[in-house]
Amino acid sequence: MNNSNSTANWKKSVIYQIYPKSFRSAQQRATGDIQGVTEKLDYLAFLGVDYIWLTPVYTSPQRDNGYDVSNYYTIDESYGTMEDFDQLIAEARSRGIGIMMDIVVNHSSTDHAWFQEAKQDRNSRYRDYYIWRDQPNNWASKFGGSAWEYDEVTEQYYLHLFDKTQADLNWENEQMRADVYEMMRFWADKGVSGFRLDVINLISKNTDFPDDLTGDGRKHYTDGPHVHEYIQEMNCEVFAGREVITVGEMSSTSIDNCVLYSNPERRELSMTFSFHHLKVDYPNGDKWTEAPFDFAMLKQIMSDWQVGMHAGHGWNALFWCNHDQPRIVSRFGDDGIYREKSAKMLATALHMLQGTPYIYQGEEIGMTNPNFASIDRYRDVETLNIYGLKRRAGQSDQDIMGAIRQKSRDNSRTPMQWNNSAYAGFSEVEPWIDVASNYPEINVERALNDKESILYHYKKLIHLRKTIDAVTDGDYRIVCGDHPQVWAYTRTTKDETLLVVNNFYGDQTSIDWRTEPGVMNQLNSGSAEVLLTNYEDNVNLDGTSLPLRPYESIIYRITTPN
Ligand code: TEU
Repeated sequence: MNNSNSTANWKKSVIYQIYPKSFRSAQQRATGDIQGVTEKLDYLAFLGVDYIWLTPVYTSPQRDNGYDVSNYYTIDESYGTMEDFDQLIAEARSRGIGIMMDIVVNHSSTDHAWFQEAKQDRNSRYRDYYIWRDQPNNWASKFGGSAWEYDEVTEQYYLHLFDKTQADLNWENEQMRADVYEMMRFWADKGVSGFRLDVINLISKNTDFPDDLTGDGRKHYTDGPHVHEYIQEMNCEVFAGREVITVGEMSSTSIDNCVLYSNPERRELSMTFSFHHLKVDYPNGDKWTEAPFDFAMLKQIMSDWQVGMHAGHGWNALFWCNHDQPRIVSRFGDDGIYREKSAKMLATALHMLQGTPYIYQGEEIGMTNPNFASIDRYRDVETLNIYGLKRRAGQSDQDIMGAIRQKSRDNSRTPMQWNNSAYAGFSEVEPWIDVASNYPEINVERALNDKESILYHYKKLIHLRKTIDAVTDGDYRIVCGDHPQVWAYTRTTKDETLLVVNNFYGDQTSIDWRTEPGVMNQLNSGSAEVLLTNYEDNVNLDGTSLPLRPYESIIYRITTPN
């Protein structure tokens, strides 16, 4: 963890995301808990991470697994107590690890006291903490159906961009904002080291609430009119003068906006999550269609964000996985015979970029999608809503299940695989969601005992970030950009160049350096050293072409002799 907030320090850090419901149950229950996180801190310290982003542990009816907060000041009893939380902060700190709190303030649960009071009476002092209208517009909820729900008591509709139990907060209301900042200071005073801000770019809506031409409504609330103003206010009220790092989750955003959010001079946030690179398997923008990913588009998007954010002095949060996304090895790699090779290749491709990498629990051991047989094994509110909607619209079970197996958020929510005992060492009792059946082969204990494992590869990548400045600072340039199966790039500082070459497919291929005379000259004039690869033997770099085996990935360091 950084002891100072100087850029040089936190920009070399790596963050590990924990979804505590599925991480470890120290109390041997069906759901994980905070003590379970504390129990595994030595493992995380071994891996070398600097922060843990803990997804919400506040009191919640758990309809959206904690992203529906009913009390922002208390710990949900399923996760333990405030003493457990304080102990986690202290134990983590003693290992040099900071805890980042997940702040969910685009909406609250409809069980929150504010909403409960607001819905009793149009004159309640909390009425205006939410968004009420006599008539709904045509905006869609991100979880399916209309974004408006009718309340019979006061005969108005309230807005919910997510589930109908997640009512959107009204950020136009100054008192509501002040209450949010006070709550955030409460957690900062407890000693948390950072904040992850849930869908924070959706907080400022177009208050005319116009109907949308396409019917989804996104353009009327994404990166909305006052969003930068509100985030600057939050920075001033909460972050200023404290040693905290912050990351905003930015839904359907733009590079221009993310530069504004994360350029330090603007005093908004440290960095941003964006999602365009994870929509390359959404044909025509539709998530719920089974489809291969578009590799050319992936490279283009990653490259545009590298170049654009760097130019604007912004900072990317780098990630392949989170609790809303399928497992990356099943998605852009091969979870069959090339599981290890492809998981390492994907890790390298991401971790050598500019930004702050996030590792989602289980990614570091190459956990896969579980491929559940039927809908009754799935638990996620979005998945279940979509299944119901598609079935009612006449789609066959088989059709929609294909897409659900590929895209469901539950792909990443199966219990963490610790060892090969029953329930993978997650708990001694049956978990709330099934463990993936491959846990006897894929688990932490096995990975720790194998120096060639994916886990050790991640550990090495973290070490490279900490020791080589080009990883943090180097200019990004794509190499052989048109190659149909390779994503190669350089990261260059005045002293050195890193050349990162990744074969994204299970077929062998090669790179012809003659199309890249600049790289070829550097290779020939300097000394090229292999820093990390996912094959045991190295290929010879001399000559004009580089052969690549299935999912082969190589990091070269080229230092130019003086
Ligand atoms: O997610 C925001 C979000 O829009 C998505 O990633 C969402 O899951 C996806 O678009 C659905 O297709 C955040 C949280 O990460 C997620 O778990 C919550 O459900 C959501 O906000 C609401 O709080």
